[in-house]
Amino acid sequence: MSKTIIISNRLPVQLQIDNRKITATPSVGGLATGMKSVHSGGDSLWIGWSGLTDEEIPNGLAPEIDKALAKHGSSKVSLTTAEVDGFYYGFSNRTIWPLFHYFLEYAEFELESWNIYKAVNQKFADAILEKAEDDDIIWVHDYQLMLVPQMVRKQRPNVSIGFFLHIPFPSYEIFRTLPWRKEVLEGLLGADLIGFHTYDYERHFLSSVRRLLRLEVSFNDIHLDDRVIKVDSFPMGIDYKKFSDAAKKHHENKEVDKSELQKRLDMHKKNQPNAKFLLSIDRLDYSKGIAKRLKAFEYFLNENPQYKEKVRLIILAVPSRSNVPQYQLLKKEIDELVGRINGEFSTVSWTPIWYFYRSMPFENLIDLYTSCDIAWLTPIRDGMNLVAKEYIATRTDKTGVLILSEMAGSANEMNESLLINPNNFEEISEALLQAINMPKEEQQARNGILQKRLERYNVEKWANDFMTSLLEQKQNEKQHKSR
Ligand code: ADQ
Repeated sequence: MSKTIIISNRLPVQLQIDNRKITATPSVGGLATGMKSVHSGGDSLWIGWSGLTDEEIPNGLAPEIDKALAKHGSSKVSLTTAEVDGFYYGFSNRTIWPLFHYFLEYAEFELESWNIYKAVNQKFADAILEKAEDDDIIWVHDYQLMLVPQMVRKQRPNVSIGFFLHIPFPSYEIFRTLPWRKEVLEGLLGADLIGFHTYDYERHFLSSVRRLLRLEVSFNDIHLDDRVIKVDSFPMGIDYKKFSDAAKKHHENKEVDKSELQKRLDMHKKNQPNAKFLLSIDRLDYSKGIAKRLKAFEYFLNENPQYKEKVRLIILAVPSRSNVPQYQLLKKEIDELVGRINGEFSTVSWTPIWYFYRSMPFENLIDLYTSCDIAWLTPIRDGMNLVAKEYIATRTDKTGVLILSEMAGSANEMNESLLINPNNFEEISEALLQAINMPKEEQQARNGILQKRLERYNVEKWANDFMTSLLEQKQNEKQHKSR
């Protein structure tokens, strides 16, 4: 019987080692949840890095870790600290991430980290090859593993391979600056199906394939020797039910069951019933436009002084990649901006920005989503942006306004939100005014449409559509070869 093998940089399991006792708990992230329908039962395996480098694993404990992971259908790729530095913090996050998000000035082109990226991709491919049979289905995820499809294809020509990119694929003019551009494209073309969040990313990819590899592309099929590779878009959804159910439960909570955060939010709402809460949630990443958003908020307060004491911005920034210098600089910039704006505008009874630099438990995320009148998400570039979708899913009475950057992949499916250009402060300021003053009926009309769409195209549908398309592609290819 064929099995499904999923490969991503990180495994969907959190490991904890306490006094040589190992606990493995499933992660709750979007990808892990989304893949539930694919990664269940005994016929699937997830391969990835455990999050602990070889040096961090206590002596003699590796076999125990393997056993704990196996219980979750997972198998680890072992990486040394030097490999994680070169592959993850290096090539993945100092070259590909900035380049693919159009931050060309941040992209470093270091031969050494490229070589480590290649070697680590080979390690992942070897881990797959060790487990894969010819009729297995392999689904490779994201920008850290773009060479894996071809590495596997070389050894197993008949296996089915799908690849999904979670970040944008940039335009040809950006992509062509990468010294190893052809190798990256060739690596991806080892797959039978290559998926992106949006049609634009798909088009950019096809254009690079045409111009750099001079391959024949008909519609969204790429012809390579006797193979046909399909390229398509699959906009990732969320676990809609999980978020809307959590919000319903949240509203039923008795006073004693409320979190401290919720109690504080309620207290402020009671004291200032006409004040609006604006919410901004992201990983602390330059692509998310947090610093620009803060400057836009300062602009808004200066241009609209009548809203002082009437709006409050909650910024939740999740620590991320703090080993990379750009992220450290950004953290400093945000700290300073928050300090400056609060220093400039605060009054005895009002602090314009509440700033949290941490990850929050799911319940607190729901507190914020359900309590904030406006979600304000303005990435400079974002593959999709699931936070926008999560906010809408939690609005059980359909009130609330989403202000969303048109540079986020999710903007394509969320036309009923207020779409803005994150670089245009005047436009943002107008959107804030519109959001603050939007009649309840209009909010409900917009969100009603959005909710229906998000409920229908949820994350399970996304995963199933990708798998169905991959199986179809394999069938088509077989027919093509037998002609
Ligand atoms: P990310 O860049 O991480 O993902 P996003 O899609 O917004 O961005 O997902 C973030 C997730 O983290 C959300 O599910 C959110 O609930 C959670 N989260 C955010 N803040 C949190 C906090 N403080 N505490 C706990 N959890 C928090 C990458 C790409 C995106 C793409 C996704 C999926 O960069 O563009 O949408 O993958 O493909």
